[in-house]
Amino acid sequence: MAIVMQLTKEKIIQDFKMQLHEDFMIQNDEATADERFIALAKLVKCYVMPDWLRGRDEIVKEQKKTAYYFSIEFLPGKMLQTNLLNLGIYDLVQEALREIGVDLMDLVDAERDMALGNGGLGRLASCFMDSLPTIGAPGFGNGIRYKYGLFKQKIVNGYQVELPDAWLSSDGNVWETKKPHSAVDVKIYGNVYLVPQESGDLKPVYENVKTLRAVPYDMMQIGFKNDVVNNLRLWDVEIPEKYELDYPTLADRRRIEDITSVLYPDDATREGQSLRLIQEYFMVSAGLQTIVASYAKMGLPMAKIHEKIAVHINDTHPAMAVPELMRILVDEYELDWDDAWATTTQVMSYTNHTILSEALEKWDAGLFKEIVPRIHQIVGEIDRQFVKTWAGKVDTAVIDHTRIIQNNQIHMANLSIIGGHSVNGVAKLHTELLIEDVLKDFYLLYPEKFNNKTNGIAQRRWSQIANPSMSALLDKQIGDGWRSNIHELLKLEDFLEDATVQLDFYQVKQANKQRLADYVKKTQGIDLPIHAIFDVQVKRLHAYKRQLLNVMHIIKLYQDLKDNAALEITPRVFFFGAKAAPGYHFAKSVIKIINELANLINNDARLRDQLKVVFLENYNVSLAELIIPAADVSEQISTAGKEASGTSNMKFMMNGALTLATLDGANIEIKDAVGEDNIVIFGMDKDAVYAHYTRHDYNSRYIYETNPRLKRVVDAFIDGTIPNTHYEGHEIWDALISYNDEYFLLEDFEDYVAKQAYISELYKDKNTWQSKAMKNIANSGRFTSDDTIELYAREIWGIL
Ligand code: GFP
Repeated sequence: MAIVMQLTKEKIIQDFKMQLHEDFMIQNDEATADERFIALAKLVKCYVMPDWLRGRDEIVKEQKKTAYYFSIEFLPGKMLQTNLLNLGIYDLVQEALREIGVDLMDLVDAERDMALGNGGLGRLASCFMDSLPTIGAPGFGNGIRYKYGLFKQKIVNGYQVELPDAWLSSDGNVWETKKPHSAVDVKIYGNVYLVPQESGDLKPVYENVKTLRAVPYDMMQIGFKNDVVNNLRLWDVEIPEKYELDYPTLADRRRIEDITSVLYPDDATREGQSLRLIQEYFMVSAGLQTIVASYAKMGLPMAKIHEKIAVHINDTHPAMAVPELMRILVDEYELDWDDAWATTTQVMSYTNHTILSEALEKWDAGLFKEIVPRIHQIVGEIDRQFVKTWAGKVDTAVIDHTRIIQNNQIHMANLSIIGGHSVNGVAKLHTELLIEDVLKDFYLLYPEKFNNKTNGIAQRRWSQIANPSMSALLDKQIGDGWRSNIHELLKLEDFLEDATVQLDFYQVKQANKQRLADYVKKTQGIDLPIHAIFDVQVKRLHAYKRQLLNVMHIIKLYQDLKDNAALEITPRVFFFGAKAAPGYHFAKSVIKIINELANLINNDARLRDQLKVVFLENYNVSLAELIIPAADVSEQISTAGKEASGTSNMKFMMNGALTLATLDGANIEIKDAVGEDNIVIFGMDKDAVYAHYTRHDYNSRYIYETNPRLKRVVDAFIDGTIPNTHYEGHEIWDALISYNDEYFLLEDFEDYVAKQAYISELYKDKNTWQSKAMKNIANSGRFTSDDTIELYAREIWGIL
């Protein structure tokens, strides 16, 4: 029986005060919000500890099959509210604190965002970490404990400036537990020779290797009100005492510390590339060594490890899990190659998250050999066996495209596919594209491996935590059953035409808009009219996501208003939140353009508050929790075929925003869920885009020259309309016209503008608008990550 079941307000108050004494030797009324947060978090950890330990022990005792989700990114954001909610003590703790004059929200504010990820990929991993214990599945995370999270974004003179995100306090992260007891050694560099043994087998002998100490930090992952606690294990690097002499200088030590310093070190140099490769191997080797050791404790044959262990390769970064497991099984447990291969491929599975070629990771074989020489040998053997297996059975061209080593490069996606039993895409269209296009040769070889798992979101965070007012209204309207069974949101269907309910939802939305407007006023000093449409695009800045198309529409509105001082439009506030990868020049130029355009528009009194543009600095999970509930319009406008799934689209719909979208990724499934009337679709679909690819007939300059209205918008980038953007404006103009507009913004522009105009009209009819918004909320339950992960658990990992 979980401790939390017996908690009372009095007990919490007593424990909380004790914790403050113990940690800081202070009374509650002296404590700062930071101190109170730490005390409360530690208390929560104490309450959960018995269940956490029990969960761990049961795996070995009951020989439970367990899945390990290997991911280079995790993006949990803050954990306090989620943990309290999942433990079922949110209200109790809030009341207890209130009784001693403490506002829980001040403690929530004191927590730092844990941003060990970039965007959707990492956030999805964290949603899965929330859902796995919730559905009672033994599924653990495995990643890296970066000292610095994704950079902190500052906007200076309109430019993005990246500052280090020192998220760890000097005492570490309050939610984690360091476990030196479970540390393991990881070997890199050196030479490896295969020396024949008496038995005739070859045994690797290592020379001049460098040994790293991998130390795990565990974080509890609490299931929703079910006493299940899983683990997220993040690895940090240390220099092993035994090998200290290998790192005599400070510079040597720093190089080692760098391994877990930052996510995605700049790979423009060979040194940066080495660091990335070491990170990947470090995480994979440390994780697998402990996993195999825990399996060994079960006393079962190594050749059957797949019966108890599943390892998931989330995107290609952990692809070395395949050769590393082979190494452990063959070199350390002395399995035959074939037996080891048979079990390894049953253990491994892989998710592809994008069809963009930049993400189909490849490594120079020379670098690979230098850093992980034994893994290099094993990959060479896997590749050789692969070619041997298929030679004569399929066209040589197919083998040439699918083998792991091509032109002295190691293809990590190929390794993940060949070395596993399952390959999945993250939305229906994306999986179709993998099968028909990007991975079609693999589909020919292994059709049985391919499957789709449409992404999902941790709905508790994106509704109950992020949007308490909407949650309270839902309780009133349909009862609170939806909080534990999200599919009960469908009950809202009964009220879509009820004007009183519509008004209630409208008021909740307005209150959330006010909350966001207050934040913008506080942080940027801009006054926002909350009767305006709040139109939001928040996501990584990337050309294919087409923030620029959104910008072009804003320019058009601006020009319209300037042309005609008397023009009345439905007022709009456009919000952007986006980080650009530090080396991604074009994306940074778009940020500069947005900021300068915002300055221009926000300071033009003649626009009479009909148009505002806000760039929200340092977009992260916590900011998303503030922004998404306040959105009227969700911009999901990627070039069709390019966005694998998207997940913010699901969060927005759950919070009653209308999606303005191309038929891309999960937008298509959202359309299927709510019906055509309750989503606004525009632009080319994937077939139209692909038709351009096959016909090679796209000509952006022709569109530009034949559409004066569009030409005027595009020219605004270079004619001085947007101040201080001479360089960036030309870069963008060139991308659109001189380089033929890779993402088809010009072709989609007119339809986008037309659908935006439709939205402006629609918004005037509050009842219809609210009814559509409610339709979206009602049907958002199908995008719960609880269901998505259940499919992974059953169909891929076999752990349920
Ligand atoms: C990537 C893809 C998205 C997808 C997520 C999770 O996210 O379409 O939804 O992975 O599968 F691009 P980003 O890193 O682009 O946000």
